[in-house]
Amino acid sequence: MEFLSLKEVIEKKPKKIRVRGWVYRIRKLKDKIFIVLRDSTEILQCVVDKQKVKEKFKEIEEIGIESSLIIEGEIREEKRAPNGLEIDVDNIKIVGLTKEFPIGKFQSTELLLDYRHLWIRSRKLTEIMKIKSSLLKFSREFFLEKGFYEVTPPIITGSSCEGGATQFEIKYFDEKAYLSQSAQLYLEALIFSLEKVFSITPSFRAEPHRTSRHLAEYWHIEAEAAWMDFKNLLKLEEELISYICQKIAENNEKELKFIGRDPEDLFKVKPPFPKMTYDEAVKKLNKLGIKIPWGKDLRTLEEEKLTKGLEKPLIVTHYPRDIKAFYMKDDRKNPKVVLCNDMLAPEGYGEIIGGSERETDIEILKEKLLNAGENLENYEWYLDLRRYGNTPHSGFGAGAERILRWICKLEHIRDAIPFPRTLRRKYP
Ligand code: NSS
Repeated sequence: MEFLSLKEVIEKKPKKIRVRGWVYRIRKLKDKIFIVLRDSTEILQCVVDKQKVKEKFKEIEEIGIESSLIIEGEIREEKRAPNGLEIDVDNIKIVGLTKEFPIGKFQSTELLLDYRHLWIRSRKLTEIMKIKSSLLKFSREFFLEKGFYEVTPPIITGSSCEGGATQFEIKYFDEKAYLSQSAQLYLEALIFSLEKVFSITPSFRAEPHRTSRHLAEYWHIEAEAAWMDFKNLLKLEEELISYICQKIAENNEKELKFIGRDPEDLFKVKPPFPKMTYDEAVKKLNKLGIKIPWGKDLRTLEEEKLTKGLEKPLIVTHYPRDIKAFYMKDDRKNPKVVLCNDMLAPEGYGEIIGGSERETDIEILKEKLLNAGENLENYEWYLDLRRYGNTPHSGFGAGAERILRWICKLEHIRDAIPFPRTLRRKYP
């Protein structure tokens, strides 16, 4: 007999079935054992009757949660069981016996992180990872449908995109090198042939913060396009986030409901998103009683105030040039600010996208790099992009785990990635 997934069993309800999976819950009575079996698709209750399995019953009594099993039996309607069906077990094969699973019902966060390799089997994390799989799939789909090429930039690099302070240094043969913070500079090089490119890669940040929104390693969805101006950049960002939300609401209803997120809220995330300049944000904050001097970057607290009660992300534009990266284009109408934006998720989930039109003036680029203490030699290749066929262009980067954290309303970003790398943790 062929193996069916538990979902197929529920949908097709064949009389005789053969399934495999892991013990999710187990309840042992004198002459009956109730096993809730799980596989990647569903859960189903199975009943083992002592009279039916006879001397094997003793062996089955040894089973603990997370044992892996093959079960053959018959399907029957049972209102009290999860999913309204129950399997009467004819035959059971214990594939991998677990007597006692190291994770019990009430455990500390630290223990769950030590046992992350086992804890990722939990239903909540499983549902989140299914939504993440959709997030990556629909991001790709979005760009490919718009005619972008997916490219594969390097992870090992000699130049810094987001400032030296947060780079992970590695030994590269006899030299120093760094783990990539962003593919951006390489995507910029690729627009001169492919025009519209995107990549989905790990990015690394040695940020010494213990916050609920920083990972040392995260997945970066980045796009860059020739001829795209600032206005069209913002449009592309809105469209991407909206596309992801609509598609996940449509395709992951079950998972969203399990983790307590109403898909209807995601359907509402449609362009246009609210927008304000940094100037306006500072004025608004000061009105709300949060004193922030012009020129200071917005912190978590300020972002929370600005996005409170919003249904859609907020786009803040035109930040002061002095607090932003060297590659952002000076606003020719007001050189104190740059043509950049942060997209802030509602309700204080924080920045999910950073983007900008790119500076095309080689002299301004050199000045900013020198001011940032960079060695121009490391950027000669990048400056060449301005020397040969210089073209206006824009791009952005979105943190997959930041978006997922907001979509799933997770307290901490670490649950948006199976094996989080944070300030104090690289195990397991
Ligand atoms: O630093 S960013 O704001 N911008 C860049 O890296 C650009 N070079 C991207 C580009 O234009 N191609 O990071 C972009 C996004 C940011 O909005 C967050 O969503 C995410 O990357 N991000 C992070 N996610 C998780 N953990 C950390 N530490 C982190 N840092 C940034």
